[in-house]
Amino acid sequence: MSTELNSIKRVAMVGLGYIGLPTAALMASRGLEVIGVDVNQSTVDTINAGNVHIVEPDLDIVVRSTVTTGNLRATTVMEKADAFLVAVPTPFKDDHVPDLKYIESAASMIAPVLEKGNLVILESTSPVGTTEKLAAWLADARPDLTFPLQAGENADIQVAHCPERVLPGYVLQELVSNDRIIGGMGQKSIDKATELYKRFVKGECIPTNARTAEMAKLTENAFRDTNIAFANELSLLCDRLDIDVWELISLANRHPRVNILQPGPGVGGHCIAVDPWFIVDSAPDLARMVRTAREVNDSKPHEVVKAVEEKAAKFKSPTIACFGAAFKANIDDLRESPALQIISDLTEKNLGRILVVEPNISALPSTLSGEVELSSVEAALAEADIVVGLVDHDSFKQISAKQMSSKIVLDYRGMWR
Ligand code: SAJ
Repeated sequence: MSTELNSIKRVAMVGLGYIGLPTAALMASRGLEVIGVDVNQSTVDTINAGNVHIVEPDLDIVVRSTVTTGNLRATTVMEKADAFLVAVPTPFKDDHVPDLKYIESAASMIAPVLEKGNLVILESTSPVGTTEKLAAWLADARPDLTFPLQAGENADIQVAHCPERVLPGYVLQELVSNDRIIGGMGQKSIDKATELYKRFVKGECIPTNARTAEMAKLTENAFRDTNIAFANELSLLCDRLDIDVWELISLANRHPRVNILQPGPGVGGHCIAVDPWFIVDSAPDLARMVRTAREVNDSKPHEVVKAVEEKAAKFKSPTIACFGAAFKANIDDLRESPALQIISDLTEKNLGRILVVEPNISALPSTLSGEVELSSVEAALAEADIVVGLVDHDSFKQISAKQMSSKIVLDYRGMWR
């Protein structure tokens, strides 16, 4: 493999999930030779057949065309490359302690094939100091090569953190248009990483060091979490004070320097509900507001369940229709979904029959038990006594107030006002 700048031709993407696959496909569409590496054989087979295992607008088109041209190929076995990108999950363990095992295992896959001149980029959202840890794991496995911590600019291997910041549902668009933070362990890694991202990023590539890049990504998501927590707290206050929270926020947002986000049934996904805990873990004594925001947002699903229970108590055995199970609008992703948590809690309480309307899935997760069925909008509207709005999918917004006039409606997304 070549060691000079402007020399990245072959890229290995480790992790072919919601971020890794779109990024790999986009790089392949720009003429790079991309090897996608994933531990899941069925993911690899799906991609090599030109198909996708996740729902993301236009991703199927880009994957099919780049697999057809041969620029994108998936495998379970690591191969040599000029640059290695790591886009694996960074969940937390019990007590909200970050779990870096997937990054560690990516390091153990990459280390044996590393060659002088290679670049390793961590894209996964990570606690401060993780890029240095990744470099240290690689250095431990390859004492024959030098790394930035020991050799600085002259290291054989360059390491950087370039956090992904794309919004599910807009991934292909935002991968190109968003600015990209390039957090290098030294200037040479910044230059090499910038060279790579310039192949597909139209936004600005902004240089910084790896630790600042790690904290910047966590800060963005903690900022959003805190803002939503404020909106969620307002929604509880408004319930007690008999005020429409949606009207309140839209009025306050008329002020030129106020921009409050929307309340909901809780904050889900694997980013905003997770990343702020990495900040808390790094300095628990200082991160008081970040922790409180997490606690406020995590408590919201319980408030929803309590409210549904109160309404259900008015019936002998009500039919409760939950509109939405995904973690947010217009996606199929049920992971870390407050809506799903609410549905699960409701079924466990045996309040009555539960109907779930989720147009983006074809079967309910097997974790749900009890009297619960996947339903169409029409059937749910015909049969429900209580309607609970949990996700503001576009198709739900078309339902008119008239269609629900005979029902008790609890709308946690402000879509049927
Ligand atoms: N939510 C609200 N009210 C709002 C906005 C969102 O309750 O006003 C809820 C959503 O329903 C969902 C959760 O918050 O349950 C998170 O959704 P989201 O759209 O805020 O964010 P994610 O998790 O899909 O993506 C975020 C994005 N970060 C920011 O906007 C700062 C994205 O740019 C990141 O790349 C992504 O996290 C990530 O991977 O970290």
